[in-house]
Amino acid sequence: MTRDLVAFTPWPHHLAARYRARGYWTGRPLCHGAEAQAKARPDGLHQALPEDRVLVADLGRFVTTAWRNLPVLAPNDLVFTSHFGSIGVGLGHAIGAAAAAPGRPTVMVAGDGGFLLSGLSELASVRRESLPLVMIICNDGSYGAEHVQFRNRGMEPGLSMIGGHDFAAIAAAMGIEALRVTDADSLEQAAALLAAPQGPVLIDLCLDPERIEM
Ligand SMILES: Cc1ncc(C[n+]2csc(CCOP(=O)(O)OP(=O)(O)O)c2C)c(N)n1
Ligand SMILES: [Mg+2]
Repeated sequence: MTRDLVAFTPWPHHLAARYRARGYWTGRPLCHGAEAQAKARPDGLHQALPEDRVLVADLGRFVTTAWRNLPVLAPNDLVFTSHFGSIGVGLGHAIGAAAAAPGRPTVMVAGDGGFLLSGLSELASVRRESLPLVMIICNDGSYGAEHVQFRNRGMEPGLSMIGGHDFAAIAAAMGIEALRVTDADSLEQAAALLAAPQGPVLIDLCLDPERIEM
């Protein structure tokens, strides 16, 4: 009973207002690699996304950057998917979150590895249900969490490379609005797309695996 009360106590909205007024964003870009590679506006995707979003992140090297730089205003608006440490479950969780919060966008961030593992197969459900979902794929062509382990030991990271897949083309072929971000111009286009999404949107954020800070 007590646990239920705690779980459902509404988040005090005056706190959210205070954080917003203070400028709760850390000032960093979503992915440092994007900034380096695309010379992107550092506040690009964060500012473009509605602030009353729900955030769902898969797991990988990208994840701390996503958590730090795509803040939410209430604890329940952050969906944690990594209880068992498995990559690949992000989009499944995001579909549930989007169905549970239909009035506002759910933002799902995944790496290319996790998305290849099981996210791709979930795209059909996203399309079928026309969910208000923004899917951001941090596409560094590698299992980045392993890539960095090789690099840290002075080893060749080839085993961690999984190929550069064009997730925007795949999503578009399935009827989902999608954009591939490779430079500052396409990042601007993505920001414009996110300002007024008509149904689900996928952003394929192309990153250099050698230039990602954690
Ligand atoms: C099912 C499963 N397989 C493997 C791992 C080990 N693992 C943790 S992070 C990671 C890399 C994920 O790559 P990606 O989704 O591309 O994200 P990145 O690290 O490149 O940002 C791997 C393989 C895991 N946690 N769960
Ligand atoms: Mg990756």
